Amino acid sequence: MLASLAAGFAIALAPQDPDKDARMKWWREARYGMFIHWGLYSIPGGEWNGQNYPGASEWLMTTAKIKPADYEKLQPQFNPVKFNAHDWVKLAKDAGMKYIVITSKHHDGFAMWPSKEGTWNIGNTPFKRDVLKELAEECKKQDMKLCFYHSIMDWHHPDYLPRREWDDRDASKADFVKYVATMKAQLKELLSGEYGDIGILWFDGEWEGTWTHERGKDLYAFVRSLQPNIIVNNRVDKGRGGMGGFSDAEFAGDYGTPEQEIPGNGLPGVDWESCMTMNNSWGFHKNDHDWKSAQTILTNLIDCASKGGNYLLNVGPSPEGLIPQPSQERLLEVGKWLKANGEAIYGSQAGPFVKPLPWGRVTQKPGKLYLMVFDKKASRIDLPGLKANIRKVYSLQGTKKEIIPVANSDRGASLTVPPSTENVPVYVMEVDGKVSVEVPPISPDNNGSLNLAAIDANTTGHAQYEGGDKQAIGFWTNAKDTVSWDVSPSTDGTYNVTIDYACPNEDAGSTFTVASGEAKVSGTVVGTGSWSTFQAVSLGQLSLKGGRQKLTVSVSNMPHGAVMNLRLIKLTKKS
Ligand code: FHN
Repeated sequence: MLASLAAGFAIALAPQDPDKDARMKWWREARYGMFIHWGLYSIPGGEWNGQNYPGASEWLMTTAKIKPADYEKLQPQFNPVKFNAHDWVKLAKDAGMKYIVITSKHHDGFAMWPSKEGTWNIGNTPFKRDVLKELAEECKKQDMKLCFYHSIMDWHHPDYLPRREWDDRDASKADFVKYVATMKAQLKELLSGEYGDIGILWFDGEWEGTWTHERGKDLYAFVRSLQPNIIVNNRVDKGRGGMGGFSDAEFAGDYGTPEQEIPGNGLPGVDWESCMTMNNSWGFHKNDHDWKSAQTILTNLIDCASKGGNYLLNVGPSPEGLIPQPSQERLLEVGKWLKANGEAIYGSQAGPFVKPLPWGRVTQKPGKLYLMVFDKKASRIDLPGLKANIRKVYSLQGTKKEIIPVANSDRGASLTVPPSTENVPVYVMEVDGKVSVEVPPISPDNNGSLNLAAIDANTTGHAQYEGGDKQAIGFWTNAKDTVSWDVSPSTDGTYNVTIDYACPNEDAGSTFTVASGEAKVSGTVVGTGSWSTFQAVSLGQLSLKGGRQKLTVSVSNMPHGAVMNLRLIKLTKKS
């Protein structure tokens, strides 16, 4: 599903947008950016009237059902005296980030610059200063791209519709057309040069009924008319398709925006950026200390790059104007790795392996593959199905560029690597000419059985391989997603089919079919107790013809949030 969308997405924009490659060049090379959610919501920091509201603190006006008149009491409190644009931009630089996307206006409608449109803006606070201007000047000095996040949805503006149900203001005179005009006037303030060239207009809040495909196309054109080289994400229009973030071809927007997740498979030729929080809130949350580890951040960044995508990692500055210390520590640790190994990330393309590899990830540049090894204990690195004329392999880190022994065969390549003290060691494989990956179909084992393991599966949509304690296909949250294997039984035969899976009792009940052509067997997911409690269940018999074919697991009904975690399908030959 993603592959077809991806192709459509890339093809549809090409005819109307001949300059897209030039416009996107810096962004495709950047691979890593800083997201900043900062506004009045940093003052309450996820608490209201003494109650804690976990999750996204920037949503407090909604989660705590705060009337605009009460929320407005935050404006005279906003005085982030410790804000220092130089420090923020330097942190992004030291983190190895190449662009900053900061909230010019979030859903609360509060403008983080002294807008001429009304008084609901930073100019009318004790702080008064134009933080976007100060950041723009610092970004120019430090060679950092400045980008703006701008919410279409606006819970404060009297002309925005729909109103929140607890908003008791008279809506009879609300005029959405006037709201759009105000939004455009504010965007014109941001894009008319006073803040310099803006790298990305990162729209959001496009999901409510008043925002339409027509308005999205119009807004995309409007923004591009003000700064023709600007990049606009796909949330300007109506095509995001939920958190998965990818649009069908006819929707406006230059790239897909998966949120809090990374696509399961590589998407060569598709522009996308996965945005994530570092804890569980985009805005500053005084009670959320659930920080992702630096290792998780690093492997997420590498995973995105290996699939041809960018990683936009969020910080939520405090009401004093400081980026939380735990965020800074993690950013700097990943920055150290990038300082030594950034060659494998910046300017790289999706690696040739569409499916994730158990030991790590691969990016590529012309003539080079970069093998990034997550498992420091790994002594052997297998590259199944790799077809390449390998010149040599050496370690990227350290000065000695240690040569690594490599075995190359028609089934792929294998490296023997030394134990590494480095965090995520990187090996460079220099190659001549074309590189491709042709993973052979799964053939019967010595007993004539076919073992279809999750790591060898092809998935569509969000379904993807999960390592760790699962070693299974997980994130199977869409009934349209399928899991399949390329198999090649040598002769016709009948098999006993068993499936090894896990599923919590409360999520059980999905029905599915395992099929190859007309041959099929079906099953119903019975609870096993948890997402990591696996059990093998018989599905009955399947008769297959000999020869290469695709065996697919498809879902006929998914009554709850996910299908199952699928670890193995075993076809034991009967006759
Ligand atoms: O509702 C917003 C949320 O507050 C945050 O800004 C994220 C960042 O991508 N976007 C929306 C949720 O998809």
